[in-house]
Amino acid sequence: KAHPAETTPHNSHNKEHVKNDQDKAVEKQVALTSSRMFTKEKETQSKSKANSTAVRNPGVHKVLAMDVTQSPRDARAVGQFGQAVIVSKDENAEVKKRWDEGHFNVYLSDKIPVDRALPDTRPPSCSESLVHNDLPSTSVIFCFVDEVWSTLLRSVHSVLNRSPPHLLAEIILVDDFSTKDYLKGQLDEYMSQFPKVRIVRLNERQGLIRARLAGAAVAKGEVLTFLDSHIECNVGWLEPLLERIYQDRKKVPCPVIEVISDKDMSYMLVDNFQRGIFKWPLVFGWRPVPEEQIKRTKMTPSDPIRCPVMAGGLFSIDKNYFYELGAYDPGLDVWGGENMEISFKIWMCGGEIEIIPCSRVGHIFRGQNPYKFPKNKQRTVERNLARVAEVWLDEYKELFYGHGYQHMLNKNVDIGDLTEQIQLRKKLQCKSFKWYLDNVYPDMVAPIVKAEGLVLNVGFRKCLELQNGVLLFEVCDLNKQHFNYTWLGKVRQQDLCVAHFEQGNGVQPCDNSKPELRWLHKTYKSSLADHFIMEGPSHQMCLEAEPQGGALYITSCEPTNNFQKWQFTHYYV
Ligand code: UD2
Ligand code: MN
Repeated sequence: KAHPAETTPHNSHNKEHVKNDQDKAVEKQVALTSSRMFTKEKETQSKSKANSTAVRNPGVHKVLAMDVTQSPRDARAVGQFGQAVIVSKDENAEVKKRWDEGHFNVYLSDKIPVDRALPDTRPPSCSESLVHNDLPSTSVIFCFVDEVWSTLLRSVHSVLNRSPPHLLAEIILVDDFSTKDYLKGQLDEYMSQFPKVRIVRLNERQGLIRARLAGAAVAKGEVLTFLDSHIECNVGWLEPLLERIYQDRKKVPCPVIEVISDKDMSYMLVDNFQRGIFKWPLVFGWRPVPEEQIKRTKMTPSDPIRCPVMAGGLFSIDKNYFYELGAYDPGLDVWGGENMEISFKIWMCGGEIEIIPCSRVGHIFRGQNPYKFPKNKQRTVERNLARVAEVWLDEYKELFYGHGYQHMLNKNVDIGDLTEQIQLRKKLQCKSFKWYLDNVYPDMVAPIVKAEGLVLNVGFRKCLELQNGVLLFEVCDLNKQHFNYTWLGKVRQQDLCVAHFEQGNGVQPCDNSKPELRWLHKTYKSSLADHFIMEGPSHQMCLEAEPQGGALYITSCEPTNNFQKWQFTHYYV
């Protein structure tokens, strides 16, 4: 097998060469920008507001588009300018063979220059936008475990080549206990040509969350910029991010994440106005900003986009602010859920997450993680999410558990100690999850209960009622018969839940870990009453009102029996 370095013929960038080129590019750009603005001002008598501000305020310049790769060293190399590469039929076997090294086309990645040019995909107005001359500097942190050699290098080169040197304090590579040999001595040697690159090695696998914390702990820049290790930063990516933090240190800007194809390595544009959202049970997704909002706020394609949840991998944050927020919950393991945690934390504790369309970074989205999870992946992610739900979701955490995570409550899964996280939330005086939904993500549908109101028996037209802790069946009365039907299948009034009541009062103190308090009730937002089915250990049992006396009891279900049909006043799902 060829050594990875040998399959990347374009890795011999000389550090002096790069540095000089970059510095020259910056100087040239600054000079060009100011002289151009000055001439324009004289000629047009400050027609344009942006230009006149620029001239009066010596503290800003046009975003630097410095990019030495725009005139590539090797213009004929494959993949230049983000073009798709087609591999010939006889290469297919090799492509297949190497796929699992990274769960993308590793064979192809190794053929593409590590400093390839990219198409400038920014909205046109971005190159005209102004940023301050005294932006804070950033440490760029890449965490990786067993990353493919050529993609790791391409990630680093894209930062070196497309970031104004004075804003790039350093690049920190955090090796999360990789097993590949080339990520040891060979990586040290390669990176030694770039004084700004530092390598931090972890002595055991920590997972990306604690690896990021390790990187942040040694960072010297004023801003932390986290990136995945298989990305390519595009033209002018950095300044627009830092500008937002300059304007308000509690802003957490994310670049637009564009797609580098896992198959042909082409660089693909994504739609405008996309923002990160979550669906239940805390599943990340992309959705366009609602049309109505775009119109009302007269949004243009280059305006920052308020983002309820970040994707997780790529963002900048003021370093001190990151620590004020308590960084990441260090109890989160390996991978997953940390983007939810930091997103809720930022919004609920006074910050903002934004997608900055003038900053664009390509990322290889892979079908599978190319590394192992020390424990089981599903269990790792659900445990992380449950930690987030317990700390941040208030009464909405039932929606999380009720969408497929009920088993965690039934089995009393250990999710670790949460005391510190809960204390942190108090200390920071963070707002409620309801506030977050109302103000940050108002288009999210999140009813706290599935149904509520009277629980009417269809046969009798009478209702369930609780009197002094005893379940009764009485003439319907809105004032005293309000029950909730919860996401966890409980029929609840305050702290009491309708129970399997062969013995006792028909109710018990609610306890989400008790499946015997759970009732199946189809809701479908319909007015059609359905059975309450008692989930018994052996067979399905239903709640029935006795046709004669009106007593309540549990009996086997009969689909057509109206005395077994119950209906809530309001259904939300
Ligand atoms: C997305 C995020 C990723 C992270 C994850 C959820 C983007 C583009 N990516 O998944 O950053 O937020 O959602 O947690 O938004 N890594 C380690 N140690 C580990 C596991 C991973 O260092 O134990 C590294 C890995 O090499 C990579 C980064 O962490 O550089 C993110 O992992 P990923 O690329 O597998 O995650 P991704 O993009 O599927
Ligand atoms: Mn990734």
